[in-house]
Amino acid sequence: MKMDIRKIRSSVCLAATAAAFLLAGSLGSVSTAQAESTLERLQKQGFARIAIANEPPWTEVQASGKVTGAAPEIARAVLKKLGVNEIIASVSEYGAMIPGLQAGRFDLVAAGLYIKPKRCAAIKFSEPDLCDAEAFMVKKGNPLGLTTYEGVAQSTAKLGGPGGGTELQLAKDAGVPDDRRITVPDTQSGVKMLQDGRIDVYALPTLSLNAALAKAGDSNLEIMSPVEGVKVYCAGAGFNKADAEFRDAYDKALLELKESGEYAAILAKFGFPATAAAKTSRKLLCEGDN
Ligand code: 6CS
Repeated sequence: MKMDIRKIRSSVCLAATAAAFLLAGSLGSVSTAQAESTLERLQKQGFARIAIANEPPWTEVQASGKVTGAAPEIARAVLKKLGVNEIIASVSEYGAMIPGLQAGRFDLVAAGLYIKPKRCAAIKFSEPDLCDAEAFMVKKGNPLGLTTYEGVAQSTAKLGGPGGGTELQLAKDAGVPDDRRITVPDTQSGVKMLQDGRIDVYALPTLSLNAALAKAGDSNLEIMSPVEGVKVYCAGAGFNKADAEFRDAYDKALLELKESGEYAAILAKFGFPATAAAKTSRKLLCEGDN
């Protein structure tokens, strides 16, 4: 049977077009069926699972079980604007927060996780919300004269800090050997370890150490702040890499919170400087030097 070549071409074309339509149609229905975004899921279920530390005034689980602190309170207010009314918090070590996000155990981190280039490569951050200078808690009179991480490296001092946190990393970078970098599980333990001489310096953000010292009420301890040569760090909420859309919606609502004055009121309640985060941006912090 002889067929006009133009007819063959056009029927091949038609078949290809029909197949393309069918494929697009089926993909379309698959993608609409699977298209529930993280934010839609949270809105539907009415809560978000957040990772926090227990490091007042950044994050705190009170004796009653109430979750508070500047970072979860900001997240709570932002999520409310997005139609997610509850947060369910899990206390986590800083070093476990990013793996937890990646494994889908948390929907976001609201723990004062500092925005740093290596972390930016692993997760998405909101724009910065909370900033603080780093500090050392030491025995009264700072007997070892510790004012820098390099000074800690050159001394015989043992330095305590939270697992996976910035302080132990700064100590490592400054050359403090493994056996003098001690992981501290929480602020109460850190103070106790310092009181008992198991560590010589407890490193954390200034506001965290101020709160820990106020709680301990121990006049034999003091705080050295800021640690010389260490920049002021700023934190943001952390998101799974796949949640760009959720992060963008969060940023938009965070901006509204900043503009309405609600953000400043939260910061004031927990003693954070009101304007520090406005002086920087996620972009600058993610492209920074550490
Ligand atoms: O993001 C961090 O690494 C640090 N953030 C806070 C609020 N406290 C200690 C921790 O090392």
